[in-house]
Amino acid sequence: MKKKLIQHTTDFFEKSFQKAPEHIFLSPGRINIIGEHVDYNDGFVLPAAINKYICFAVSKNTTTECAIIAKDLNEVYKFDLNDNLQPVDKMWVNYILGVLHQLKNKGVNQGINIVFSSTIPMGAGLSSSAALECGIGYIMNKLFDLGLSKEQIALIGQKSEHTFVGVNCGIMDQFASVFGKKNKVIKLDCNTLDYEYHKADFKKYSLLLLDSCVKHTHLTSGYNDRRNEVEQGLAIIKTHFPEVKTFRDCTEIMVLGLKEELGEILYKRCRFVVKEIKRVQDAVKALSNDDFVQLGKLMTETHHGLSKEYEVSCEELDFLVDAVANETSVLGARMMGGGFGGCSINLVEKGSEKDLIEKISAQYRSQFGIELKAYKVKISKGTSEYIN
Ligand code: GAF
Repeated sequence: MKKKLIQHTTDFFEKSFQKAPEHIFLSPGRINIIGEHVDYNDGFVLPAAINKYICFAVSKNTTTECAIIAKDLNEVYKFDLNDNLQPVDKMWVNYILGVLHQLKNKGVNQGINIVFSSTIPMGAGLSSSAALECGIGYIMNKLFDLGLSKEQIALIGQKSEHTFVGVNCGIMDQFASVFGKKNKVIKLDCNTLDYEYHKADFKKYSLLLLDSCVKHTHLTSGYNDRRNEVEQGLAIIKTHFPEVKTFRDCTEIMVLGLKEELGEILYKRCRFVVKEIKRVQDAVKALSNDDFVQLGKLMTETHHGLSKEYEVSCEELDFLVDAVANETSVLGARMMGGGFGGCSINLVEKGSEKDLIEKISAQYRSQFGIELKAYKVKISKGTSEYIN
């Protein structure tokens, strides 16, 4: 799959620019075991990069013009580095321009030709956008010797999303894409950006993604609304508890005590955040102790919180999680990523995947008339140059 992706991206570059590309880069999508909607709340998250990538075939050219070809969309975008780079009405272009806007005065002074193609399904909650932003940041760093650290590349990607796309995302997706390591999950402290790798060895179990095929876009969904709500909630909590700096310093009891003042919505949102931050810490312990039953239980609890308290799930995702609840081969399941569509992540007994997919697909088809997609993913390394 990876080889094929590299081959067809390279071939397309040659066909488009009549020359072989000088470099090939791969930038991965990500999963998240647990810790949802807490990255922008100073919590902990537990993501990992996966073996689904955007492949970039790249060469510098001798002008200041850049030609970017999105092979899968059959679209080309050209611009000059001397242009005043502003958001345009093509979303995929904005992820790229947002990064270049930050880098063009830092040493990116020569045009580039790029063809990119992807095996990360778009809008499935696997962070194809972060893979694109981080891929471009990584490429520029390499080609123009900008001296950026991995952390800076991730932050540049995040800023691009804030300023050129309009989604006030946290740092999890970009961090996972850049810092991914084979067979490791990353425990990231989103407050300090300290991180540690944990062995992603699920023994008898594997991670299975079920794609609801309901497409989300965080812009039109309530992503930014959720951010505003929790900010308001935290401001109220802080007026009563001056020692609270972030959600990490809050307890459920504190939030409960302010239920009336917070009102129903803010109360639910804040309660979810406080509980989810704790759940990630419990999940890391469970993972370290090979206690997969506990890990699965925590994942399912997260789903119910995301669905009922944070309200970022949807009918289809709730259905997928409920459908596996009584399967003995499934230890836990939850929606993953920003929500409002995309994938559920399931911790399932190895060997049971095929039967499970068949069974759930039939139920899903009969309920929604939608063909379910399923992905068995491997945990892989982060954004890097591919050297043959
Ligand atoms: C999206 C965002 F981009 C992340 O920063 C994170 O908030 C996630 O939703 C929810 O955990 O993927």
